[in-house]
Amino acid sequence: MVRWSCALFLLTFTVGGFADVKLLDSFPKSGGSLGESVTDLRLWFDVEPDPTRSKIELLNEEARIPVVALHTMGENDLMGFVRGPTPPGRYRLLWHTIALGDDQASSGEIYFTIAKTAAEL
Ligand SMILES: [Cu+2]
Repeated sequence: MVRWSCALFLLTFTVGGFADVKLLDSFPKSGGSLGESVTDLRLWFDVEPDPTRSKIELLNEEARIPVVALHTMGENDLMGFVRGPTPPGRYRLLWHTIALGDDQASSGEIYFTIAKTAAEL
């Protein structure tokens, strides 16, 4: 019974948090289409994210492409480098972050497309 109320309390606390980090902009843009492969990703938020407690995942269909060396460029942003080829296709980017000095985790996802380049047609 005690364990159950703790779980409930935790759940309420997590859902009822007010420190949601909001994504303001991104590269690639959400819903956007690029004409070339991607070597770096950037996300801009309404507050300063903590890169050490953040994660960016990149998926091309079911294939996971490593995103490494997460850091901030000092513009309330997260930047990471794509370690792998990004062939034409549909991509899904999942982000998880925590604002600096906070404990409230936020996450979201964006979708973008990489189109075939003239050389590949
Ligand atoms: Cu950078």
